[in-house]
Order: sequence, then structure tokens, then C-alpha cells
Amino acid sequence: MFIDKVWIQIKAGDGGNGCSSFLREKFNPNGGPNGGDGGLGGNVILETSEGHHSLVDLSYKRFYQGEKGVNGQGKGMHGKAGKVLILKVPVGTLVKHRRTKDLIVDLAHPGMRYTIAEGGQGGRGNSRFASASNRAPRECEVGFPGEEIEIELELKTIADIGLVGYPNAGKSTLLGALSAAHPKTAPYPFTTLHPIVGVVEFDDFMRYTIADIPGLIEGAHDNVGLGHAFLRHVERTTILAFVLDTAGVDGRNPWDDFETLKNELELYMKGLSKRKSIVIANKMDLEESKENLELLKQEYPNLHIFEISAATDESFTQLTKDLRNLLENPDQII
Ligand SMILES: Nc1nc2c(ncn2[C@@H]2O[C@H](COP(=O)(O)OP(=O)(O)OP(=O)(O)O)[C@@H](O)[C@H]2O)c(=O)[nH]1
Ligand SMILES: [Mg+2]
Repeated sequence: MFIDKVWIQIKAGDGGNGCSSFLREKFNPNGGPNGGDGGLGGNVILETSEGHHSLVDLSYKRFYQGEKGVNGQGKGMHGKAGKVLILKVPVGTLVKHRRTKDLIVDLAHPGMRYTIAEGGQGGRGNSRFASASNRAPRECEVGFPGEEIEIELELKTIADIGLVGYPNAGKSTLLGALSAAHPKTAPYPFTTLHPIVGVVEFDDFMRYTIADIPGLIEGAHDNVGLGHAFLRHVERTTILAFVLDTAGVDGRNPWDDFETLKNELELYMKGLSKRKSIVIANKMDLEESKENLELLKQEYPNLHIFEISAATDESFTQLTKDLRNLLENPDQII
């Protein structure tokens, strides 16, 4: 299951209570106060994890609570702090106040940690209240409450390249060919039902990520097809790669597809269609694609167009290198 939006209630652990007690020994029957402090309540922390690709793990439960600090005890024993609760989220998770929608933090990098609710301080034991005028205080504090908050988590995938295209254009076939990801591919529309991110790795350890999202069709902004729901996952990509069915297998043509796709992006988010873009002219193994490609080039003489056949090309080494080059030098893209 893929879930990219969820709201949860969080409460950090309360502090442990302070203790009221007095030293009682055989030869010291009226010893001083020795009640220990309560332990700190456990914080609740959000942590990004590269092993998590959706917020599904947080969708089964609404309420998450940090552990309470242990109460203080006699003989000056302070209570232990409550255990910290760590909630793992995918990289690219935006954390907002549930009601105001104000952004609290953008967990955009791997290994990021953010304390979303702090545990309460432990209450002081009676030994803390001793003074010259009151050497036998009975007073002690209860622990302070942990912070509470309701948050909304929204995943906006962060990838270097976002594949955008009509259903069946070959986006998933391409992702499978370029990376180690194994997305499902099939000759019918809407095979991909949720975003998948693949990683392309080089011998010098450079790596970049590619996000494959469900296909878009005209009217997506009116919720036709799968609608715009998944476009948030290409909002934050550096380069958009429009994957076109150059052969027009489904009875359309690549230049109209390109215009419609750009239009849908713009209707989803103003300015998105102006993002640095390239075109991947796919299905070049089919005869009809040759003429269509020439017409596409005539229509868009300045576009970066890569001609490929995701299904039949034997090597994608050049394409992966070219994409790397563009990521490292995005100014080359007009
Ligand atoms: N002839 C030919 N067929 C291709 C090529 N690339 C993909 N296909 C076929 O086109 C069909 C759709 O491919 P997918 O990769 O599932 O397409 P998609 O863009 O991910 O589609 P959705 O997930 O539905 O949006 C599959 O049957 C592929 O085998 C290609 O270069 N040449
Ligand atoms: Mg697909």
C-alpha cells in the first residue's frame, strides 16, 4: 500500500514524579529529606529513513506517545528518563500543524532527525526543597506533562529526475532499464498506481534518483484518470523528463501529448511546466516513430530530445551518462 498523506496525534512522555522521603537509619532516626527527582519524559522524534518510501507505517495508528519518566525514589534515587520514541518517515516528508497547515519542518535529507514533541521535566524530589529554615520539607513535585501536537505528514518525493508521460508511454519500462527498480509494466494504461523511485549508480559512487509516477492524461486536473494526486511527487525534481510514445501506438501523436502534459502540469502548479525539461522519445523501434520524431523536432527545435527504445535497446549507458551530465550542468538545458 502507498500512502503519501496522513495525520497523527503525538504526545511526548510526561516527566516522572518527584519523591518525598526521609533518611531513616538505626543511629540516625531523623535523617534529612532524600526523595529523588522524577526522570525526564521520552521525546518523540521524526527520523528520515531511506528504507521507507511511503507513510503507510504511520497510517495504522492515530496516537503516538513517548514513554513516561520513572518516578523518583527514596535514598536520593532519581527516576530513569522515559525511552525516546522514534517515528521513521521517508525522505521528503513535510511536517505541518494539522489545523493551521503551517510548515514545521521539511525532512528533505537522509538521516535527518527532528524532535517533534519534548518530554516533560521530571518533578523535583523533597531533598531539593530543603533550606536553612525548612530542613525537613515534605514537598515534592509531580512530573511535568510532555508536549502534545497534532501533525499532518505529507510526502513529496525528492528525486533528481521525474518521469512524466501518458499511460503506456513506457515510463516504468525505462525506469526498470535504467535502475535496479523493478516496476510493473504492461500494455494497458494505469499499470503504475503509485510513485516508484529508482536509483542510478556509477562506479565513482555518484548516484541520482528517478521517480516514476502514474500516467497523466488530458483532464487530469478535473480528476480524469488518476488525476493530479501524484504530481506532488515530481514537484521537487530537478529535471522533468517527458516520456513520449513517439510511435503513437495508442492513436495519439507525440507533439500533442507533450503540449497536453505541459498544460496539465501548469494547471496543477503554476510554473511547473517551465521546470528544466527534456524529452525522451520512446518506442523508436517501431516504424511509425521515425516520421513523428522529425515532426516533433521541427515543432520543438530547442528541446533536448533523447531517442530510445526502452523495451529493446541493449544498452542505456550513454543515456544514464547524458542524464548525469545534465544534472551536473543543468544550465545546458534551455
Ligand atoms: N515497442 C515498444 N514497446 C514499449 C517500449 N517501451 C515500453 N513499451 C511497452 O509499452 C507498454 C507500456 O509500458 P509501461 O512501461 O508499463 O508504461 P508506463 O508509461 O509505465 O504506463 P503507466 O504505468 O500505465 O502509466 C508495455 O507493454 C511495454 O512493453 C518501447 O520502447 N518499444
Ligand atoms: Mg508505469
